[in-house]
Amino acid sequence: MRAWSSPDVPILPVTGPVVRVHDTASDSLVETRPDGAARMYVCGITPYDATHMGHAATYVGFDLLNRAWRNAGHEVSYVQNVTDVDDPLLERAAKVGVDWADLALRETQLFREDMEALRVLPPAHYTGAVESIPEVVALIQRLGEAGAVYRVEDDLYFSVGADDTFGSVSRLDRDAMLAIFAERGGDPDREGKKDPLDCVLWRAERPGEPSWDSPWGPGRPGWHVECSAIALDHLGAAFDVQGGGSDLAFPHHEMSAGHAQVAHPGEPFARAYAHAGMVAYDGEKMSKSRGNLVFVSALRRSDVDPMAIRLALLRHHYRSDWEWTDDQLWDAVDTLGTWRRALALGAGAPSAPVVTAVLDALADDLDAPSAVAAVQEWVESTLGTTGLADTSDPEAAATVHRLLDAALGLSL
Ligand code: 5CA
Ligand code: ZN
Repeated sequence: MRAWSSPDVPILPVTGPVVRVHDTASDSLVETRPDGAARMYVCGITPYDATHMGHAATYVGFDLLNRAWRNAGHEVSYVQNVTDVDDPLLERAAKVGVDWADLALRETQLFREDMEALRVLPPAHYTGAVESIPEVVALIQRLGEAGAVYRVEDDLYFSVGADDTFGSVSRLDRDAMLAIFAERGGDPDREGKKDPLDCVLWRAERPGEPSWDSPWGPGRPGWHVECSAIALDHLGAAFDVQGGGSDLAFPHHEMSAGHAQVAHPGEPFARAYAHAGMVAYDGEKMSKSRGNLVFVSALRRSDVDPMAIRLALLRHHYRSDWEWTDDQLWDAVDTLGTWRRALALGAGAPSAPVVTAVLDALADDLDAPSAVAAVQEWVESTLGTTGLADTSDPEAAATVHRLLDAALGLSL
């Protein structure tokens, strides 16, 4: 599948520090140590509705990692999927009476436009579930050879017991796993399963559902194996960071890791699992199923500057759970106005300290709020908000302009 077009990213004159991220599996900050290009897989959308602020926050969060790596001198190999066939998409398509494939195409295109507007760097491989069916089939066959697959009626299941590290990504106890599994697409109560936590690898054709041929008859891929197959195909095992929202830690990332680790014994799926916090609206997690949504595209249609949306998101640490309110957006609009005034001066307060502060903050678990605060301080010194205006650095504005673009994705 085609991704979206890449903005030009300025090269900074200084190299950023080693990048550290929080790893859910070890519940600690870990240094990323890419050998060759830094390899990142971030779970993509299920395209049945428009991009909301929660999605945007997650993708902007991982965009900061992409940028921090580049600023630290690494090439980045970035892969993202599109879950372009799955239960929620088929259910929505049936409910609104549109063809599921048309709905997926339309919402994927809207997502591309939203990502472009927000200056999120595109993945090198943007891959749909449908187009990866050959890789999914090959991975299921490999899991079968490892004795990790069994049938329930015509569906194929993955035996979580085949991965002796199962549970190590989310670190949940079994009761918690069982409860969450049922809430997030799992079927713990289905008869015939060996373990209630076992997940579907291949779902046999049901009446009215799309299907593809396979050695096990017509059907479609399970959700988790889609991501393991796509990530392994483009990145190989033991890639640097697997990313997504915290609602994906279990079962999704646990299961994907389980598949990959059975197929590639002795190697972890990813070296680190990074999870973004959940954005709420009206007191609850913003979600397509609840319908409490603020869409990026709707704001864009109302002439809101996408850079203000991005700044409003950057003011929250990617790992924190927070609630979207419209006043945060208007506040970001005002802040950008002040920043643009300072940048228009050309000269300003010395830029070297703000460059260091921003790169350091972002390399330290993508601490965008601290980076934004450092920029704000530079702006206030430059404008003389609290004392004398400091315009001692004649090149300051040009440097800060490049810094904002390269490190924070804010093109002003
Ligand atoms: N297609 C799967 C991943 S393979 C999926 O979860 N799609 S999604 O459209 O439901 O979500 C896309 C991404 O947005 C996921 O990383 C998810 O964790 C994240 N996300 C969804 N809702 C929120 C929210 N309210 N706040 C933050 N991130 C969210
Ligand atoms: Zn995924």
